[in-house]
Amino acid sequence: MKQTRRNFIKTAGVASLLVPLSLPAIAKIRQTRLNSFVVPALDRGIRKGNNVSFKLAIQAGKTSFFNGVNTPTLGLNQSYLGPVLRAKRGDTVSINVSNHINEVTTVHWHGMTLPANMDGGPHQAIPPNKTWTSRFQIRQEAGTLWYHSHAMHKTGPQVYHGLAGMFILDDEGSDKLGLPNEYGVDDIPCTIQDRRFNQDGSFSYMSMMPDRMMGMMGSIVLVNGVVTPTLVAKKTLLRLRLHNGSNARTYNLAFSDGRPFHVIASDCGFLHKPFQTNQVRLAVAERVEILVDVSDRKEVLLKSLASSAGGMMGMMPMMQMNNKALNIMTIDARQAKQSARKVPAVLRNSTLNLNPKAATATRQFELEMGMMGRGGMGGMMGGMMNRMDNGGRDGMFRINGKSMDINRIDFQVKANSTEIWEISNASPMAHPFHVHNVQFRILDRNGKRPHPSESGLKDVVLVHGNERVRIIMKFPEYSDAKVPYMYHCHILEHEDQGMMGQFVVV
Ligand SMILES: [Cu+2]
Repeated sequence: MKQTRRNFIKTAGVASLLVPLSLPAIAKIRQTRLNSFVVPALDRGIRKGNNVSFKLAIQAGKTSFFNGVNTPTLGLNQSYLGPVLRAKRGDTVSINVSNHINEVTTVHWHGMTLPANMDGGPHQAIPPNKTWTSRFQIRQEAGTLWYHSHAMHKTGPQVYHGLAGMFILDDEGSDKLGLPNEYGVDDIPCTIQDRRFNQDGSFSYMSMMPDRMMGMMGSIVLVNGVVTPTLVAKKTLLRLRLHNGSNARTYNLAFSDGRPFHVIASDCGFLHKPFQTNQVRLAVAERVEILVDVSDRKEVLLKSLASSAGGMMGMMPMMQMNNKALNIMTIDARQAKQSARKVPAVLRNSTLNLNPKAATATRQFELEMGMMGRGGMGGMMGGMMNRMDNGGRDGMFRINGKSMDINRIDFQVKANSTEIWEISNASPMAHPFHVHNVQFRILDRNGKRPHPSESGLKDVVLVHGNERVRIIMKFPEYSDAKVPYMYHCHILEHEDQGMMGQFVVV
């Protein structure tokens, strides 16, 4: 029987409207979920030579994640999420963003090298009923980038409700590597997000005590806005562009039968050669591209395995939500046609020269949360209790002892310079660290070389508790003494509560 929204609310009862869905309630609505895989609309803009213009309208709407249940959501040109934008190196893109919701927002081009005033961070706020145009030249390698709200103190709720989308970049050589490249056929974008729903169908946001500290996590997984969908494979070799668009959760992705697959790209570009594995970790905001062979024409489940990585180790059960196993999506390959593509032996080398000997500055960043210094869970809990009532904005989440202040520039960087950043984590929780405007390479983790799946260009790196990670980056030629770029933890609730800083390039 199809359940209408009205019946759903009647059954649920008014008193429980703001209570997160219980397990029986989830089981009930799962029976009526809408679960065909959706390939997001591809938007190549309007092209005149190398000038490409896009239009994005930020809007409020309602989305049916379950039959007969409408969830109030935000989206770009649609009710939830936005189109996949696509451009190539050498293009000058002009993106007109209009704000039709009743709060300030921004759209940040995550992973993009660009002038600071075009970045879409907190300084490029778009008030309600206003329009902002971002214009920049694509100067970097092919990669799977994304865009999302970066509004001051509002990034978490706005992204959670849907203000995000993918941005695919191509370059001269990226289409000549022999990779699956038919959009939506064998080259498939997958934005993975976990969500929690209230009884009335609305998203549950910051409604439980651990949300503020751990970030928002839920047990219902959406891929491109569909609950644990089934992708009917059209070809026997699939290229999945896996994007963690969640607010806080780290996934440990693997197939249900343990089949191997090849990682071919990290956040901002191809690996030198495909790396075969049967599991890959994807922290918030990270992307990997993988090739998976489904020529056995079976049904296989992409899952997130239970793991302690990315969460708090050995902490109380309520804090282990980041660790539990989840189903992401099913691939049904029973009808798949033989692919003409093979996994290439070699991809290519990056043209971005990142030489540690060229580094002219080394900077230290210490990520901290709670009232404690290094170590000590009790202090952190005490800190959380004390700070819950004021939104936690006055110092619970810090980098180098300081919470984000939009009027404070933390340091200056020289244009065209190479720098090494050492990021250490003084908290027991892992934090995905993101730097705007650059693609970096991970030099080492606690002195050890990074995993091969993160050997390519990146813009986010997960830093575990008691870990020290060194990254190297070259700042491009863009400079602006007044408008800063951000660096921050990409657990959006941590960012909103102050785990962020700003630098200018001069
Ligand atoms: Cu964090």
